[in-house]
Amino acid sequence: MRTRFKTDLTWADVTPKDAFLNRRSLIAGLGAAAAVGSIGGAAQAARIDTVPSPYSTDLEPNSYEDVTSYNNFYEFGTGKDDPAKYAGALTTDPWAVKIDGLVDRPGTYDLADLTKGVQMEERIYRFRCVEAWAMVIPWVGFELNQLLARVGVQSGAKYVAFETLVRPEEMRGQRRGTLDWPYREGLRLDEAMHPLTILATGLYGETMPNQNGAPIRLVVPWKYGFKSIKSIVRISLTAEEPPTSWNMANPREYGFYSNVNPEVDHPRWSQATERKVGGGLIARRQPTLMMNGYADEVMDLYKGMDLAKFY
Ligand SMILES: Nc1nc2c(c(=O)[nH]1)N[C@H]1C(S)=C(S)[C@@H](COP(=O)(O)O)O[C@H]1N2
Ligand SMILES: [Mo]
Repeated sequence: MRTRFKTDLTWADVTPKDAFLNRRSLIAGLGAAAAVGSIGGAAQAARIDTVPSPYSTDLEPNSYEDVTSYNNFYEFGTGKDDPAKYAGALTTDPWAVKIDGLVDRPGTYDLADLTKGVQMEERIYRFRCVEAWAMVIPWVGFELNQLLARVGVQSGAKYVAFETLVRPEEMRGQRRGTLDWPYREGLRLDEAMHPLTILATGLYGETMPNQNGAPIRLVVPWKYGFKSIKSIVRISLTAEEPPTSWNMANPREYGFYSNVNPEVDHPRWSQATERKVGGGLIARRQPTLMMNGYADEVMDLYKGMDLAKFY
């Protein structure tokens, strides 16, 4: 199991003060760089009060620099450095999330209402992209099941669908047809209700950097990274499996489930090993873990299913 039970400290508690301050000035620098030539403007990073979680791994997190400079966020371009360069243009306040479909209390909710009274947790999770690179990221967030309980899931609901903002004026990658915008993702309802599935509003004890999906994104740590949709503006409860962006773009290569599985290769590369991002000149490969190391927690969800068929 990849959980840890040191429930007394969060990342902010253990970060030396001067390292923290250096990081703050780095953030300010990145923000200033991102603001050049942009119309919007990233919100200032702010501390978030968190409590630790037993679901956190005790692996060493990647550096703040790794987590915020090597990203996939096609709304800002396809290069790994495009999000850090261009996502500063995105206005993230005000932010509203429409919740609709098979729910008792549908509506368009202000982000502040969705998070009011919610105790944020630090969740240090392994993160695995389908491209076979991996990181460890200290997210700040809360369980999606808390939000679903508040809006009231109706009995016919079987899936949860998510959509990212469409705003080509601020999202320069959306002026091109790389994907069919909006970016869409989805989960089966039991996957969405699982305690490992979180809505994240920050990382490293602070509000979410724009390049990581500000102001609110999904994190599903046992699935390939593309399931963890960023900058969410709509959450819909549905009876049918919803269409999802990468599956629509290439159904043979990207399935709806996309559970991390060393035994099911991508048609164009092996998934048996992964490259850990960061750590200097020597690219370290390590074995891919079943369900990205969360098999003990989630394997029951897929009892009786052929994982190669439902990839
Ligand atoms: N809206 C949106 N969400 C997205 C993506 C994207 O391009 N657009 N990329 C996905 C992919 S492929 C990965 S690996 C992760 C990367 O998250 P990170 O940049 O915070 O590490 O975001 C996912 N969520
Ligand atoms: Mo990814």
